[in-house]
Amino acid sequence: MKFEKEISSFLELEYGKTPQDATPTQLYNAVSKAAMRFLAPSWHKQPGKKRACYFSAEFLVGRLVYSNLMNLRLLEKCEDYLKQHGIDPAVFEQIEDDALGNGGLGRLAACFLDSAATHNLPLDGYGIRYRYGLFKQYFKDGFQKETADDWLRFGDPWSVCRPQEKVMVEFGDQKVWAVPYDMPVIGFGGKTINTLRLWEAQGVNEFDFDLFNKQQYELAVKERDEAEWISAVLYPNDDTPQGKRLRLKQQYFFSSASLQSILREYVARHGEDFSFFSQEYAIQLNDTHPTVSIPELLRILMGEYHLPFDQAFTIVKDTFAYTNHTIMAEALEKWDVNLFVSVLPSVYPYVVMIDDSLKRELRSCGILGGDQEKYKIVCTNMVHMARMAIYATHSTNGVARIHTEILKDRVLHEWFSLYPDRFNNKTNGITQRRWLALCNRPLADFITQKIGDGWITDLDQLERLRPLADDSTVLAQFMEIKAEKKKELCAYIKEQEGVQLCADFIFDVQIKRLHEYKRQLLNAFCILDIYFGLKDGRVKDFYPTVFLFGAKAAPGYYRAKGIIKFINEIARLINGDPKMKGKMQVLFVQNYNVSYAQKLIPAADISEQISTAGTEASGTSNMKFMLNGAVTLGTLDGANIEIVERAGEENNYIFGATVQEIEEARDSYHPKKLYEENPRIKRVVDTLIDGTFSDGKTGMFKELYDSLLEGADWHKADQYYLLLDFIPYCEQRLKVNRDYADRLSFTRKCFLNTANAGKFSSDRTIMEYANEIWDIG
Ligand code: GP0
Repeated sequence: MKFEKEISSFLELEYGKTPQDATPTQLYNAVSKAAMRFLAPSWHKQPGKKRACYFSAEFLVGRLVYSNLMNLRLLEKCEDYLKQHGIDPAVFEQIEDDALGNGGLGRLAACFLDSAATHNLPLDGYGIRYRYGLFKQYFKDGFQKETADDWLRFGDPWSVCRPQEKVMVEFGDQKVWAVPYDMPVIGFGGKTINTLRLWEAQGVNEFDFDLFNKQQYELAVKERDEAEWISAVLYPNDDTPQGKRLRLKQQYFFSSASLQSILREYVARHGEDFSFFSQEYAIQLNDTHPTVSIPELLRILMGEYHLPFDQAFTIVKDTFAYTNHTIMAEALEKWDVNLFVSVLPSVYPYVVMIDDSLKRELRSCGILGGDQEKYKIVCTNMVHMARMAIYATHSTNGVARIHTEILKDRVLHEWFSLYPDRFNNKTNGITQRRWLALCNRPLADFITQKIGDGWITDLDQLERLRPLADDSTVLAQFMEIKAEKKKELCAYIKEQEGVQLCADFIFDVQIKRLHEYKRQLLNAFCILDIYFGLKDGRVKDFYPTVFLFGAKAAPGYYRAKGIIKFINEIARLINGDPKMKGKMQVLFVQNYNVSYAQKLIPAADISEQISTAGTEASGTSNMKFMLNGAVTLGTLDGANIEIVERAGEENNYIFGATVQEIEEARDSYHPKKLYEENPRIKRVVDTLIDGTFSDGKTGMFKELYDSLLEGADWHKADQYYLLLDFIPYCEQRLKVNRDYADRLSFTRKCFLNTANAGKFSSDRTIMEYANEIWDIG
């Protein structure tokens, strides 16, 4: 049946509706289901090929309907169909994102799946089907409030439940079913369709009506509720794990279920001869969250299939590889041994076996006694997951060049000395299908007009734009597209936030999770400094600017929430000051997510990437902004370094201490001295305590103030060097502002950022994983 017919017939059959009187949710389900029927014949595994499996606690895929239709080449057909029935093709924007991820790590996983399918690489994702994804955020009196993300209320037309493929997962105190839901991962053009398999936890006892009596009923319900609790909710902490029992259960739940389903497939082909296993499967561990897969595979191979340790461990090492996403010490996962044993009593002995094997290996390398401490997987009553992930795999990679270098030189130096060949870099990337073709159609069309559409699957072709950088007509068109996207964003923001922004201002954007190391507070201070400068007359000829923020704070991260409140207070002050009319506006948008990013990024002139050098592993929004023609105002951190290397330092705005300079400054750093000596610093920092703003008597602002000047039990004063970088940041920000006034030369910089963004396609990244780690190229 034709795609359009299929939509109408679904509407009729399921809802008794015509397109005209269907609700957006009904239309969404009908269109999606019609597309699912369309793709079904191509959704199968190619036999006899090695597959890579991406194990990740998060997949932040974002809204799927438009991207799936685009990849199936059905988007225009669908839009025509909707228009024919008098429906706005943007109707599906009411369907919210499914947000089964926190931020960069989960979004990277989604980009990888898109890239692999597009390039016909057999890569499947394995994770958790959270009933509730990342919380939704709104502001009340400038404070963040959270509500549940009930993403299933729109239906879930892109998943297929496969109850016949369920597997049992056993904990010390509980048994549950893991039921898989498969989503098609559609490569561009629709030729290759891989699978994202997400597991849902369900109770094991079917309710037995014959035994019905009150007590049994309650027991059955309790058992079911406790099972479902495992996949109920995504932990909202980005970069900081919580050593919670339920979190460990989640990790084991999807690790064990995924391994069981892979092994079931394998055994069906080969019986119990496991000698081909690592030639047929590669498993990538997305951070340490799925690392319990390592002892679990060992447990299955040894405990259930009776392989000897050496043989099983070789299979484990050859199969698994590990990606590290952060050097923040607090993010390196450790589990209390007692907790681990009580949740996973049958897995723990295999952790000990791995640790014993490690100790033997250390001994054979002449590392003895106390020198072994920093390697031991079980050490001071903790299970160190990163250590296990490095020792029991054949590959450990960082996610940007500088990040990998820091891992090798410092954070994991002892491991690098032991296994130098295991370490490698895979600089992150983003998919240009979502982050250009879909989110910025005017720019996509413009590029296609100039160089053809090959860039959609080969982003390096953007290089062919370079010769056009000196053509002023081309630049004028480029500028016009940015202006158009700003207007669209303003209309959207007016609707969402009730705030009217000026579309002809500079758009300066910082969007990412709220974290001290990402330094949204530094951005806020700098805005205040410009504000005071404008009021005093110190800052002259300032090109009017909208300062935009988007970020969620982990609900328990008190300081991060204080920073949100602080920025909202600044926005209130500045937006309410009649003298600032036509000069500056500040806005913190609510509920920043993938779909919001798709609107903010194309409209940005300036991409704020201001983390303390050495703290942001890679960053990925930096790449999205670059691709959409914004200049980076940033530190030499993460992938910013590689971005300016490609696009030219002269086309971006770098400032601040380098990794090396920060290291050198560390011991002699006195933020209080800077504060006392520099009146500009003092003035902005004092707004935290001098009554300029109110934190609703929570004490949040004073606590932020103290964190900068006094420190706390667990850290020194100003641990992220805001005050050190403050003046260079303000100066550089004013320089961008001056440069912007020369519209043509500024647009040239933006244009050259787009033209040089080729390297940052996740197509490049995923091919590196495929060739250098998984051997599926
Ligand atoms: C890193 F360790 N990241 C973690 C984590 O727990 N969560 C997370 O999102 C991010 C990094 O902060 C990053 O720099 C990085 O690029 C991303 O992982 C993917 O590698 C944010 O962009």
